[in-house]
Amino acid sequence: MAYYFDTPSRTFSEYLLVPGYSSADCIPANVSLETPLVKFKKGEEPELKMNIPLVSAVMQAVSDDKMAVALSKEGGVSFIFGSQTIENQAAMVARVKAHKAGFVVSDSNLTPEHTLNDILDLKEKTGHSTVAITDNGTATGKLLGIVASRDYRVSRMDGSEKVKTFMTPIEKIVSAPKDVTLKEANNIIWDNKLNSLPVLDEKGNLVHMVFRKDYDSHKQNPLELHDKLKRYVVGAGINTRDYEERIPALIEAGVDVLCIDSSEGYSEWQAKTIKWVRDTYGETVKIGAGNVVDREGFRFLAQAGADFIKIGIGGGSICITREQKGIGRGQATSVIDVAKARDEYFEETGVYIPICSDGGIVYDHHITLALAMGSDFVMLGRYFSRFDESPTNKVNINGSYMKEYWGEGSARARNWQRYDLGGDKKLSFEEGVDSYVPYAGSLKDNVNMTLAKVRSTMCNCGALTIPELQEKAKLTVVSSTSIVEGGAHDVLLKDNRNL
Ligand code: RVP
Repeated sequence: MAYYFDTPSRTFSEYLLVPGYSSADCIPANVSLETPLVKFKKGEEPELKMNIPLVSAVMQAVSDDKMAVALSKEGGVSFIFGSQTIENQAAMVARVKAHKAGFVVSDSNLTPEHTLNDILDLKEKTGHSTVAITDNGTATGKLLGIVASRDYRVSRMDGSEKVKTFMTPIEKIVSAPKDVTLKEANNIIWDNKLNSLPVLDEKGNLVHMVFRKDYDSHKQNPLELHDKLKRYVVGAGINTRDYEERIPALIEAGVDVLCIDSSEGYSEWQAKTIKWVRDTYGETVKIGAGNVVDREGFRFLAQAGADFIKIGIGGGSICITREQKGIGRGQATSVIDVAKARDEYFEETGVYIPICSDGGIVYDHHITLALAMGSDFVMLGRYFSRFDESPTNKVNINGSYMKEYWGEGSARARNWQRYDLGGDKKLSFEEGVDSYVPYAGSLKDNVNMTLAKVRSTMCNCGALTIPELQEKAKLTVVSSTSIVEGGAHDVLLKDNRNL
């Protein structure tokens, strides 16, 4: 006879935290959000830790090198999407590792043959007004000029006017050689009253840009996450098909941690992939696995040797797996069950395996709930897709700015490996949708606000660290009527609050 779980599975919105005693030193400024990223033995330190409990999802619409740098600056880790060629993914990892604070790879590049209209289109897409003009229109081509807002007047010029007629040509541009330090670059910017400074190699090819507006930004990131060589930390998603080629390329590029990206992790494919990593690299390569939603799934991946284990099936905002296939489990119940299994495994073996709640975080307080229920960190897709740093287009729809966001199981992503059960090498049916999400500004501002709320709630629970929160948290299921009571109710709102 089929097995029936005793209780219904629930999601985050059905829970609240009940405050505990908070002492006078329990203030947000004293809260540490440090958390382990990979497994460790009792009494030892994990080899990889994060300063905030947030990772960005292994998705085309979320995690590229730009997102990875922005999140690592705040203390978290991005997992660069694997549904692209091995070369492209490794190149993204290499760019994160090569990133020097303050030195930016130009994301707005055209050739002299482009037009004013092309400049305006690009500005709309990237939100940046400085465009590098190179011989081949790429970020590494020979620099021929720069176009900034002061170089053109839209009202007085024809859109078809060629860039070469109004760009500031290379002869008039102050540049710096590629071994310039950030301090020297900033001095050149100040001495010459520049807004941007191109950094060129011996042949005149563009290497980086340094912007006046970024001055000081590296001083504002006290939680920045670095490897031993002071480079940003970055993760990458892999699949259970081409790992023998993909993993060596990612390691060569400098990746710090891998994650098997799959909609369903309780499978022989994952055990085989982890075994290959252990046989090839021993414990030196760190690899997370998932996704699972119960004790059995957790124990399977723990015994297979996963460095962390990801939880969640069907809860993602763009995910329709539950509708399409009828599999999944409420996210809160999944986390609670897996956290119990993790603690039990720790008792038995003395090995602590961090767990990550993946998908379905809608409100900031869901993060605190996931942590309180036992997650060591959370993975978010929709949340990060709304920011300037996500790789997708910003579009204006009926007067509101939106960003595009699509699932890895959508026809748009064509990530068949994520849903592969050993069948055809194609996506047989969709498990995700293509959508828009409201544009929300910079990652830094949003993450700071979100974590201010997390820290504040932790103080209400009398906790200054995540393990302390997990120990002290008191959680209650709420009735559907009291959920209504939790929002503004029985009043006429003066403005449309952006929830
Ligand atoms: P969310 O943060 O709710 O947007 O969820 C993101 C998560 O959804 C991802 O980390 C992944 O586990 C899952 N996902 C990604 N694509 C799809 C899909 O197309 N079904 N689901």
